[in-house]
Amino acid sequence: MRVFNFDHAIVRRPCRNVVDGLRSDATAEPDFEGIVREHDTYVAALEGAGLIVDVLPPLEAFPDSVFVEDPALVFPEGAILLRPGAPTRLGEREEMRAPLHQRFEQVLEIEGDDEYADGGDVLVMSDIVLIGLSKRTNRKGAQALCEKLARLGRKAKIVETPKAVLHFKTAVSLLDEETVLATRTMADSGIFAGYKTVLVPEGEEAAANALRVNRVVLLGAHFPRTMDRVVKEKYAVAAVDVSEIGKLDAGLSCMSLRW
Ligand code: CIR
Repeated sequence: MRVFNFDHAIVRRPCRNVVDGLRSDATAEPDFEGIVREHDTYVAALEGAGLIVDVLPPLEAFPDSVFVEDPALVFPEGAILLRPGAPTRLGEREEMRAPLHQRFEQVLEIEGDDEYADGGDVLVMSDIVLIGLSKRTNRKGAQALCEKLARLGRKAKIVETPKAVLHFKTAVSLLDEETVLATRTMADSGIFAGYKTVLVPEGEEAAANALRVNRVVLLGAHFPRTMDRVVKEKYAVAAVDVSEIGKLDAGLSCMSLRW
């Protein structure tokens, strides 16, 4: 099953408060204008890869709402509304409900008060969906998600996210059906034994959150050594600047939902 062939995406414009979003490095001050510029470039890159991109309006009440990947999961056959694990982000789920119902016939929901799952912890592979347990995704949330995925005909497996990594996909992304781009720690976890692995060089760990869309791999422009490696493997690469948004612990997958 081709898991990187898409024709649609949803994104949300960054709100002014985006600079107050959650971040692990309090010393790196993100710049609003820079984030807006990067977001525009990101949308253009998705369009350049062949997608029709729907842009949702900004939500000032939710600084991190530009990261639409976390409150939902979408497939051609239906969508799943998640429960983001950060308290400041849980309300983003309600804001995603109407946009999903407008676009998908089937919208399933994780509902339990003690169930948490972020889309950033979900890696959709051709034969299985991997759900990483993390500070944002707990076991109950992951189990509830497995059950919803089964209803959409998808097999899922719960795995561990390496410690000190925000989301499972912070450390790994798909280059094609058989190949992942991963940090050394993720590669050493054994989760991807049986897959070909392209390693991100030491010092460029954040580059592991790349995004394969149709023929092209979107990759952070400020990771030249990773770029070299991926190009050498004969992938078509589009360099997208995410250095400002990166200060909020974001990469290439988190700013869109794709199907
Ligand atoms: C957060 O900490 O939730 C945001 N500042 C960054 C979310 C990035 N999301 C993702 O990688 N899926």
